[in-house]
Order: sequence, then C-alpha cells, then structure tokens
Amino acid sequence: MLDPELTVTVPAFLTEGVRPKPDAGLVSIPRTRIGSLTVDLNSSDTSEVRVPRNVIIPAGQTSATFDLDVMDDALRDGTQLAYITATALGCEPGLTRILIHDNESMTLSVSLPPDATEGNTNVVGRVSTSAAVPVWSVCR
Ligand SMILES: [Ca+2]
Ligand SMILES: [Ca+2]
Repeated sequence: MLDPELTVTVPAFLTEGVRPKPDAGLVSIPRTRIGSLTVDLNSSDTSEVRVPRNVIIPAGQTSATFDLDVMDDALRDGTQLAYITATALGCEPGLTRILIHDNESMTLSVSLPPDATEGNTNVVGRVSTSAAVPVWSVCR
C-alpha cells in the first residue's frame, strides 16, 4: 500500500507588512491514524516567509493548522516565490507555493519634448522610475 500523501495548503499570496490570519496554513493526511503524526515544515526562503519547525496532527484527526510569518524586508524586491514543504515519517511529502508581495513603492515619471509637430512620428518620450525595477525572480 502506498504511503499516505501529506497535503499542505497556504494562501496563494501574502504581502509584506500585513500580518497573516492565524492558522493560515494547513497540513492534512487522507485518513486518520491511531497515533499522532509529527509533520516537519520548511520554507524554501526564510527571508520572505517562515513556518513553525513542525506541527502535530493528533491521533484520530486528519489535519493541523499552523501560522505563517511574513518578513517585512526594506528591500524593493518585488514579488518573491517560496515553497512550503511538509514531511513526515511514512508519508509522501507535500509541497505548495506561496507568493510574497513587496510593499516598497517607487515613483513613475514621464517626460516628453515641450512641443511636437503634427505628423512627426519620431517624437521620443521617456518613462522612468525613481529606483531600479526589481526582477520578479520566480526561478531561482
Ligand atoms: Ca520589500
Ligand atoms: Ca520581500
């Protein structure tokens, strides 16, 4: 018989500076067990989001909740992706992803020549940002 699969569920995204609801994370198994099950949790990027080291699914239950903690860095780092994994002895590991939105801001400005002639298609404008645009680093 196959090992039961752990399922880990978290919000699709969280935002820096916004405290997640308590018990926003959930780990579950498909059927109850006679004994309790200790599930180890891991965040692939603890500079963005943290989870408890482990949670316990009590005997006779199929799930346990846990809190997520979002790091409010002062970096203009854009949206970051982290993976949350759940592992336990005798179970197939569970994996899910979460996006952490940035809360830093910047200013956009637009500059154009003071005048242009009708029909002239070579007028050049410029859009600029007050700081370097962050790279949306999904793949790392
Ligand atoms: Ca940030
Ligand atoms: Ca960040």
